[in-house]
Amino acid sequence: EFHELDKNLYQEYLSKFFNKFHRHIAYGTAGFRDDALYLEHICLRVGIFMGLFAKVDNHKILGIQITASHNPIKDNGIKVSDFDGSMIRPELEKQLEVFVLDPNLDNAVAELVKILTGIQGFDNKNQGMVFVGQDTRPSCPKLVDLIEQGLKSVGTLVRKTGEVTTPMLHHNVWFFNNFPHNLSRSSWTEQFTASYFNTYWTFFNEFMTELGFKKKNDEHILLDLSNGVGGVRIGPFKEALQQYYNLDLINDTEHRLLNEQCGAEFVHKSQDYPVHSIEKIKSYPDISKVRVVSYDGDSDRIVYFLPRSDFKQIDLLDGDKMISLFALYFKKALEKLQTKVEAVNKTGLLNVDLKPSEWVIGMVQTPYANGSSTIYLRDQLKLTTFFSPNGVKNLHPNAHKYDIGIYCESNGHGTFLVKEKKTAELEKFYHLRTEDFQGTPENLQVLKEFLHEVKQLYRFIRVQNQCVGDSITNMLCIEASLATLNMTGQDYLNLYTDLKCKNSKVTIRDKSKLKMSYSEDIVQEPKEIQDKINAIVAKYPGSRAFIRPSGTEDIVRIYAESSDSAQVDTVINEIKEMIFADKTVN
Ligand code: G16
Repeated sequence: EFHELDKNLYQEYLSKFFNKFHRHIAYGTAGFRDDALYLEHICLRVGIFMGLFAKVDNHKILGIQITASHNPIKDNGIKVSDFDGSMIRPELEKQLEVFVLDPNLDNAVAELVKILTGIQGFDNKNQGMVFVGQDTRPSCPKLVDLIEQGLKSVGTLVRKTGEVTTPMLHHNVWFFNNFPHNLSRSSWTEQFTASYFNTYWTFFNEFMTELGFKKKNDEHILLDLSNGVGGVRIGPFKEALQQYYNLDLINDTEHRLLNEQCGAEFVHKSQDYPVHSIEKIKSYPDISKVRVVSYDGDSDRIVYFLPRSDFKQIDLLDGDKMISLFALYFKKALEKLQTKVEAVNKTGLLNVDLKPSEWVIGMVQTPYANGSSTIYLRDQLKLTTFFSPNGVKNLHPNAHKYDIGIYCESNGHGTFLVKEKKTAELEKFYHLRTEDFQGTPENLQVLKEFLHEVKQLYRFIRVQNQCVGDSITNMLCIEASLATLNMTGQDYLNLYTDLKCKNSKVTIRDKSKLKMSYSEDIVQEPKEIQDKINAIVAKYPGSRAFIRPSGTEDIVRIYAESSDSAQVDTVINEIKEMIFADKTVN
């Protein structure tokens, strides 16, 4: 029984999807994504699916975000959040695709219910609840309505949150389900937006105050919001950040120009200035004191760049640089904390059983990671590095394996995860104050220094949104790291020197013909393609290149890197020509 489901409308979308527009729509790198015209049926089905899944828990919530992130404005997409605020668990991801593609709804529901029955708590009589957010695309309201219809048709409650960034949606699911509070699902309204700001800003503000950080009048941060939903939500952060930085916004309100020659994807792929903002960038008196920060359309990705004085090129600080900075921050913080633990234990004022030197920091990267970053992390910082297939959904679980797992794609999508047990070990000291102890001035000083280190590390961890990559919290963590390590933008750039690299793309007849290895950088079928790529790369010693079908766009990506930029172009062009000419894929 599907209550409130407009049967006529449902039939209309169903036949449109399976006849006129039918093509293989898959749950890709970040959920379903396509031209918004093809998503009506999918939204109804995702609503029904999530409405049934929500019946696993009568008190918790799930989340759905309507966004196509970095894609052009005509596209849209669906990202779904599990009860813990991260992307939906892998076993249900496959099921969601099967569910959407089954022409017979009753059949699809029967199969799904069988699977859900195996999940503890599931009861068809439960009433689930799902938060539905959206970005600024014109196609969003209609798609949100269809999701809502799907959810309600199986008796699940819906709360539409309006325009929110994707990480805000995930945050709210995580916060509501995992934090002690006495609010009911239906009274969770005002708290929705306030909780996001309060959670992260409180810890950042404490961190910077404790550091004694003072605003530098000649320094400027220019924030490029890709004309996306970040512009709608940045307000409270912009206002609050002014006490520490001169912060200006660009590409924050022209939503019809979403992702058009601006934002993280554009800057990362073109390695160029956001086109319409160049005059604004040039207007600063001392360009060497300016750093530009670019978010993507739904504010889950971030890259920084430093303008050059000739304004011809930029110095990009991508996702690899960001996690290298976090790795350096954590490594130094743990080392320092270890010495403070040893010192405080000698005072007899406290008996601290923390062993920060034993915490394992693991770095998770993809084949798109610049080779120099991996050398820096592995050989210089001596950290464990692990390679995972592209897509945050793949990196995230791998990062969970370490005490501190730090992951990011070069395009700026990532975060760090700290084991809850470790965070709790630090939290024990968070409310202690030196004033409440008695001892010699020397011992009290040692205690004070220990408490400073342990609390700062705890605060830093709490500044980060650990559900998914988040432009806002990553920006706060980058700034907190730079401030602690006393680094300028130039120092950040100089952590290591990037190999020259390029991301290009090519369209082929059917990208699903390419079968890839686990890490997605080797073509297993058709094998001749990989042989030809190997032959091209072998001609240019020191270069590396691979191709990979995109999971968000109808294209094949080509990546190449080398110490020589002309060589990068040659390798990319030769691979492109080879693909055009290849009869197996074209
Ligand atoms: C999404 C994913 C990212 C991925 C990107 C491009 O980002 O969340 O993990 O790197 O797509 O993926 P692909 O190379 O498969 O096209 P976003 O920001 O668009 O959601």
